[in-house]
Amino acid sequence: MTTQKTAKFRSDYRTPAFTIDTVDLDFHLHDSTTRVVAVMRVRRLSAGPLELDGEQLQLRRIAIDGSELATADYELTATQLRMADVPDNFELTIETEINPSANSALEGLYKSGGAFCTQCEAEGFRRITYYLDRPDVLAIFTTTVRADAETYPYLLSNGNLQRKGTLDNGEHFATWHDPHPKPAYLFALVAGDFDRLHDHYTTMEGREVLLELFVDKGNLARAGYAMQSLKKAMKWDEERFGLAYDLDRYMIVAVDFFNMGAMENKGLNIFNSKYVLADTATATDWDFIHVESVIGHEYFHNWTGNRITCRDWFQLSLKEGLTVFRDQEFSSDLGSRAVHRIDAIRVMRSHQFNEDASPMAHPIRPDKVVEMNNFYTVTVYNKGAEVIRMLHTFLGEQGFQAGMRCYRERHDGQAVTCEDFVAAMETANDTDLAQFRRWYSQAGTPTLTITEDYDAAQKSLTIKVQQHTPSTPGQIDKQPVVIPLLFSLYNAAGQRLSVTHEHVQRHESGSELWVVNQATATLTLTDVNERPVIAWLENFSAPVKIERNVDLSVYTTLLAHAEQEVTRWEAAQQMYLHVLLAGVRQQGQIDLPQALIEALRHALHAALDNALKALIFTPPSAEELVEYFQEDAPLEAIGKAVQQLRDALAEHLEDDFAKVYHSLTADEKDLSAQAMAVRAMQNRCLYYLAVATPQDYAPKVLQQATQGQSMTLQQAALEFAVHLDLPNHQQALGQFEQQWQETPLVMDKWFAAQASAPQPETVERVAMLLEHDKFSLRNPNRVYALVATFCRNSLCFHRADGQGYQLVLRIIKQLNTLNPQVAARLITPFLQWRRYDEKRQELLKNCLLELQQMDNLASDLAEKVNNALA
Ligand code: B3K
Ligand code: ZN
Repeated sequence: MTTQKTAKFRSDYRTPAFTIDTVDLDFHLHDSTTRVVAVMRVRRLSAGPLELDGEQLQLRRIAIDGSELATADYELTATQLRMADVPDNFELTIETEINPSANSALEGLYKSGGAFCTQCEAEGFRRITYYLDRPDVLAIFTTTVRADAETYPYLLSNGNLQRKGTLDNGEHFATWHDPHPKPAYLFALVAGDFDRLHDHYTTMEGREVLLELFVDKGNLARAGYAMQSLKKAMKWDEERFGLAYDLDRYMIVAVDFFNMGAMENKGLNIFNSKYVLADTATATDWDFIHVESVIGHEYFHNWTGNRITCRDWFQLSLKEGLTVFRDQEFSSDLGSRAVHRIDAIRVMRSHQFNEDASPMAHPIRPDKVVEMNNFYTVTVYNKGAEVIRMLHTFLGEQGFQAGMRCYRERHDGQAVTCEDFVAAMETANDTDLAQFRRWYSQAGTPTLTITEDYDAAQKSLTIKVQQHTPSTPGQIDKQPVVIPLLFSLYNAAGQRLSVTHEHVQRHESGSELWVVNQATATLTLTDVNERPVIAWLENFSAPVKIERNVDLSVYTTLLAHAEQEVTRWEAAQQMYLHVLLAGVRQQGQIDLPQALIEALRHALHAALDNALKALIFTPPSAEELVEYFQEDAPLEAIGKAVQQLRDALAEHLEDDFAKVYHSLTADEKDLSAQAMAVRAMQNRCLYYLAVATPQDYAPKVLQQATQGQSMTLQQAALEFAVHLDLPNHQQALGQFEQQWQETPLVMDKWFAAQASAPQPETVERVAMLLEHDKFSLRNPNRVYALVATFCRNSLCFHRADGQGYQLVLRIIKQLNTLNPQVAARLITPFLQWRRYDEKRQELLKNCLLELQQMDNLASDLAEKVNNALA
């Protein structure tokens, strides 16, 4: 039974009454009874009792300065160990017992396959021992691990290895010491039998660092890319941010059972194997790119997160928003900046905007939290990174880096707040960011309504921008935010026009910068010789929506001529949106104007990066379109319009796609950005060709889905076969399964290809796959591949008879006891029940009510369900 948590508020923050300076941990590992002895140096900071957090622990012994306590000396509840009367400075010894093999929530110490591993962020350390489990308590950790030597040859923890040796009865031990004081959430322990890849890196400060990567036996050949990525990340952080690594050893362990992507524990990262293992036969280009960026992300946390950490969990975006910004910059500096930027924009539009309009909407620095695990969100992470990016836009690279240096000089070794970060940026740049701070406190996506009035006689252009942020739960009235509006002016022939105005500057990105900070702002430009074509919000310079009423020719001009690649892609997206939304109003019947087809044909043959082209030929999905309907979302019409647009593109451009398709070749093992781009475009072309003439291309699709050395090509073809219902799709699925049944990460792709199929029968197919012997509710990757993928498949999830809802509800109920964190991720599409027609509202709401009435509902789910029904 999980105890119901009560809400915590940011405004209630108090410094702790005690701190812990050092902690010596001793683990005696055993599957069902692991014994943990913690010896802590405790120091009083202010008056009050000592209250330690602890959950699911068996308390065996407590001693203060060596004297055992009697049960009358403390109070024990399901979540706390309280001692009213303790000295000001003392040694506290606590012995507990835990059961790692029964830990299916994968929080605290648990077993993944044959290995022991930990996940402590946010509040998992309290499942290991009684502790001040809060990020502002920084201690020096020394950890001894004891276990059977044959089963667990590697015994790892944070920091540097101090001692190791053998013990009696076949056991051995290792003692690790981490010299950097850290909060408990960065603690890690791993014990297991692995294959080990090692390498070296010399930092710019001359430190020799041993790099080690531990993977399941037999997977060594798939670990090389992760190691290369780590070295690139270490070098990049030195060159761009002047930050070097600070220990003699950096370890990464890959495990198959992990709730999220990875965890930045000091000196000992633990990763979901999905973000470590990669070779061209089993991983797609997308996987390689994510391995590089997640390896980078966790490494970058060493400075932004570990050395300078969060004071309390409301400040999570302090480390996450900043670290996502840093990993995005890392990927952009190494690969195509435009392609990475477009990826980030798509995440914002298809997930974050949705969250910002949902009952769980929260500012990037939340004010109220019930279950902290519910706040590792696209808002805190991705909108958080957009907020950092806006600062970077305002201050420029130099100003931003000056701010980073000030932040580090002031706060290295401390647990601080978002306010401290903004203040450092302010000092270093001698600027006032008072209004900018609203981005931290205000939830919801602002909409900018832009009108352009051109006066031909006066040769003047008047631009008016109005900003409006809709109310979100608990925040009815919104204040205007400060928005860096990047834009460019072109003439009808596509030539760039210069802008001279005291409020507009040429920005280092090449666009013009106009800072809008009022509810209504006006800009009048003079000497404008013809009606200009304007690209607004270039590079998605702020996390806002734009509303403007313009002729389609604006977008065809920008698609053909804009200087910036992201602007060209954006122009294509706006064209598609225009057509799709008009189509939805006509019951899904779309009309694709000839001018648009010609503009796209031109782009298809233009000298553009193939990866960008592939993105240009990816119109908004049904999920993205639903965003445009806050109520009564016409799902059937949306589905139909999306399909009609796809068919129309395939029909009108078939010969062009064929021509481009046959002109492209890339070595399947080549991982350069250029080769990846070619594969992306090959797949895009093949998709449209299979849509246009399935009978001609089905054999090619089948062959690609089942042969060759490139998972990028294989996976895409498998999806085409299934999603387009090609006659041989069963054969493709069968052969693919046969080939990959023993490779879990590839089987995830097989499950996902089926769960994302648009046919209504997907509901029954997913129900059947839940019974597949390779499916398990205990493995988060498998649940995400099958069930979370299905949850994102709006048209099928929302099938009118409600069977999609019932299926997911059943899984959520099972996961409620098995793994509440994973359960809580699946509930997202239920939360927005008010968006749909009456019948669906009723069905969705009933599911939520059914959950609300469960007597053992986990707090992860309870918080979301209660907010949705409020
Ligand atoms: N900091 C971890 C996420 C922890 C999630 C806890 N439920 C990974 C990351 O952002 O790098
Ligand atoms: Zn992170």
